[in-house]
Amino acid sequence: MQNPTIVIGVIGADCHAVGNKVLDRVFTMHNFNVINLGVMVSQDEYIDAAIETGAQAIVVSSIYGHGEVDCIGMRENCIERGIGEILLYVGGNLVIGKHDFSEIETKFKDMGFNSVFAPDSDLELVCSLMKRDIGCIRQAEEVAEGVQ
Ligand code: B12
Repeated sequence: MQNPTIVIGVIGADCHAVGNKVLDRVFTMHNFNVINLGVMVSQDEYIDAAIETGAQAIVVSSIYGHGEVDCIGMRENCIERGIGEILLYVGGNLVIGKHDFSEIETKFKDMGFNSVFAPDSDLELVCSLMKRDIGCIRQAEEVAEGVQ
């Protein structure tokens, strides 16, 4: 079974670069094939990279507090471009100011993200969760292929 491919990057006009490097390192160490677009990434750039590489997931970071605005329409954009089923994850300092994380989570899930992560998330657990999700999707695809 091939290592899962994931596209990562920091969305919008956000130039915070350090967390992105940390995520790249951790995900690579956990045997993900990481396509790292770096900072200041547009929705279309993530989607282009996901289509080009056949990625199973897009992992969006937002650190500067404008994540909500930058992420609006991401799922719809994926659907329009033909990758509507791709796993979408988002994490970081997603909004400005102090908010209950459950509110933030609900907001981003309503936008179509599969999982939403706080900045202090345990990255080992995040890797396990992403592997589990990708495994489920691969299994469902195998079943669908078997039926045809
Ligand atoms: C260094 C820094 C800068 C540098 C960035 C240099 C660079 N190129 O990297 C400079 C000076 C340029 C900068 C600018 C700004 N910054 Co600044 N910056 C910081 C600072 C001090 C450290 C950031 C950092 O490197 N952290 C270390 C890394 C390892 O942590 P991280 O980035 O959070 O990433 C981790 C997690 O978030 C998480 N994570 C991230 N994405 C994802 C995704 C998933 C799926 C998962 C699971 C986890 C995850 O995992 C990462 C690795 O552990 C923080 C304060 C702080 N202590 O965090 C403020 C901070 C991020 N900055 C802030 C702000 C407001 C700004 C500016 C808007 C300020 C201004 N008015 O100009 C600008 C924005 C510029 C821009 N266009 O992006 C705010 C953001 C507030 C918010 N979101 O509510 C912070 C929190 C400071 C504060 N307390 O107010 N900044």
